[in-house]
Amino acid sequence: MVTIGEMSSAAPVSTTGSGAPARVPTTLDSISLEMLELVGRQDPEIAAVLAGEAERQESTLELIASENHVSPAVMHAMGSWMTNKYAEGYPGKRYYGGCAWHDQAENLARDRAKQLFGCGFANVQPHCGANANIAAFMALLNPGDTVLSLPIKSGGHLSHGLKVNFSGIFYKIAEYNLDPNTEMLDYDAIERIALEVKPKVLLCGYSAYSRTIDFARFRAIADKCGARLMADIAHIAGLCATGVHPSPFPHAHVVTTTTHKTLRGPRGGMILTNDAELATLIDRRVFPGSQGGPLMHIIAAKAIAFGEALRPSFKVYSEQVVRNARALAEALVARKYRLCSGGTDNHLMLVDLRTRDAELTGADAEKWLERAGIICNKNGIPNDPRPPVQTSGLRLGTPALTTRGLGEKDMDTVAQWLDRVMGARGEEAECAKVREEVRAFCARFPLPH
Ligand code: DSN
Repeated sequence: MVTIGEMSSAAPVSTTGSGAPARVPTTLDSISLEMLELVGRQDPEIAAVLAGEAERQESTLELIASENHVSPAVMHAMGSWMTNKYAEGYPGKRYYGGCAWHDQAENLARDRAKQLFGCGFANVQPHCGANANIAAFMALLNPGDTVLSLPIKSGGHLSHGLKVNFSGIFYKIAEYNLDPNTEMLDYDAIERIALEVKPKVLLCGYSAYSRTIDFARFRAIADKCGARLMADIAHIAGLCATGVHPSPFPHAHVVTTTTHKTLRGPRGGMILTNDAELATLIDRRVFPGSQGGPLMHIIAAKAIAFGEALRPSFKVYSEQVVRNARALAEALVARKYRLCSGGTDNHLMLVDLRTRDAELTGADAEKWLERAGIICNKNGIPNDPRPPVQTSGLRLGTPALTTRGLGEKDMDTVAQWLDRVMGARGEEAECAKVREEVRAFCARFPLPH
């Protein structure tokens, strides 16, 4: 057994002489520095990993649409005593003793979530978005029932019916698609398919769709074909919470989401509804249906993040996310890139790389941009002729850049770097040049420490 004394006398990872690993960003808050120091004394290898990741995030531009940078309060609550506890069950009805503080944390998270989304029920225990969808499917469907959803190749999510996912394994999946001309949702076509296949669940909400979702129209279609409407707002949750995107309530019967994308909370999931009967079922399908002990350190951090999102400043942030996305889209279009659907209404855009260079793949662009300190992900575009490991598209989003304080005027600079790297086809010298410019730029926009 290693004692605290032995831990402190272990060799430090760093060359700084303090126990903290080298390459620690100077902008880290004192708690983070102490944490690195402490980990470094016990486990220099992992301390180096943590410091390296902090430095990577500090010195690169994060354009992955589903990522963000949490506040110090959210960050540190995740590394707290709450992680030590089993709290299976729900507040007031736990299977373990000693849960009084955990009940308070979960009640605060649930109440703030309800306030944020204007609904009557929240289950904040799902460990991630896919887990939220598993429990929601189990509450709404029996195995073999039909779900009508947008496939992943058109911007949907793997948990919405991909063959190799639980959703495609246990349920019958029918598909709607985007209009091939506009690359937008075609509500008339969705209605026709819905009336034909009569799904038990009509599913909307996407991972790579840059346009506003008409939840009211979806509900009208669901009512017409006798389906329940499920909205997975994982990507746009922060925008919905602040009214920057229309709310799925009162239209959706069940809403699922992650908490770490535009909502800027800890990595996790959540299920919301206004239907009391469904609420009881959802609770049962989360625990004991599909999960055991809730991650109480994450639930405490969710409560903090929801509290942050209830502040007026979060609406200002969300509006800026969308303005930045629009500015980035315009700057790319000005450089002759085609955007799927022609633009964006939300936090993301899907770039069709073929218009810039017929040979350019998403996989190449992702790799080259990383060399230059710009992080994004390859993404299939509607009717992409290339396989998912290659793709013809890039998905870009502005939530993380906006958290750092970048504004519309900075988006042209970002687009210029994107274009230089892709124009040079990832050539080492040009990537290295852009890398240095990006590093210097990032130093002007420290992460929230
Ligand atoms: N993997 C997430 C995304 O990047 O959109 C969705 O869960």
